[in-house]
Amino acid sequence: MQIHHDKHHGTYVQNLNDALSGNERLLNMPIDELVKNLAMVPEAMRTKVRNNGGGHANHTLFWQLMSPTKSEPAGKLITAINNDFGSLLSFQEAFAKAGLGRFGSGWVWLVVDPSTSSGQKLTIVDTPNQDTPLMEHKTPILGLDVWEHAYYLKYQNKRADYIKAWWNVVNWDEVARRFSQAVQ
Ligand code: MN3
Repeated sequence: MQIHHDKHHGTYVQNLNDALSGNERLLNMPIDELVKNLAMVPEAMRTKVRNNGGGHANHTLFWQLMSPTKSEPAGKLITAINNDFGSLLSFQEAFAKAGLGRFGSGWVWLVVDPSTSSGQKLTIVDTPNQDTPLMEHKTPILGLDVWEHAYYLKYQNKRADYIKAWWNVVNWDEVARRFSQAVQ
């Protein structure tokens, strides 16, 4: 995780700053706003901003979603998970399946999808590369990096073991906080 944070995430930040160099307006945008508004980015640098800006946004969220303190989903969040997936276990199985099914590099997410009838439904989506659900105007409240760089040092090719172990460090209080914010 330390290498992942310092080297991989650090490189996305460096590359994003390089890409936006001289463009004060884009440099000053909050990262989530930048990736939601890629159409504003000049075409010549858009792919670089998409990849590295997405990398920065995704990892910034990822670190906040983990904690050494064990927690459980509670309150309105667990009610929503039970309503939308049947149970916590069913949700975790579907999330792991999406994470295993993501071919190559990418992420798996729990999102609040405003396009659903209630505007608050929880769904699981996966994205390629460093794309984020924010680009589709969905709000990620939980996300797991399934790039090989995220797990290869400890789990080698065993992505399923990495996903299973990751549940032990999910910071459910932070997920609940993000859920409340997304549905208010
Ligand atoms: Mn990563």
